[in-house]
Amino acid sequence: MSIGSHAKTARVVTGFVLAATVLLSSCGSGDSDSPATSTAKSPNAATSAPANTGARKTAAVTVTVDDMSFSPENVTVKVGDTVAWKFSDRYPHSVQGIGDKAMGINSPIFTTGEWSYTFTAPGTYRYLCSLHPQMRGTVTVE
Ligand SMILES: [Cu+2]
Repeated sequence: MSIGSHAKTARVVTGFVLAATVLLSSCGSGDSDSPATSTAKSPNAATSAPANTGARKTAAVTVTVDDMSFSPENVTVKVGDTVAWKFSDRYPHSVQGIGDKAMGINSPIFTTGEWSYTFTAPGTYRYLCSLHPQMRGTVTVE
């Protein structure tokens, strides 16, 4: 009788220890998750840079951003083509799509350098410079 109740107690204790272990380990993985996720962002950003470099090489059209304007202002490409913008003004500029359709066109602000975007659907995409909204351009995708 006393042996039976002792075994029961031991089982309860074991169960508690197991539960505590599960709690500890899930807590531990939660802690290591956050740094792992933020570290993962750096490799991702690094991978997108070479991808952009690759896209830059195959750009169908290059638009020069200089003298407070996009040149040429209107370009026409085919579906799947990449358009590159080459920034060479002494003022900073960006490429920002106008309207829902052109929402994906959203470059950082550049003074020098290049940024490219690949158009995967036909249509007319209008864009401007977020710093100088009078600077406008259009990409027609056929
Ligand atoms: Cu600008």
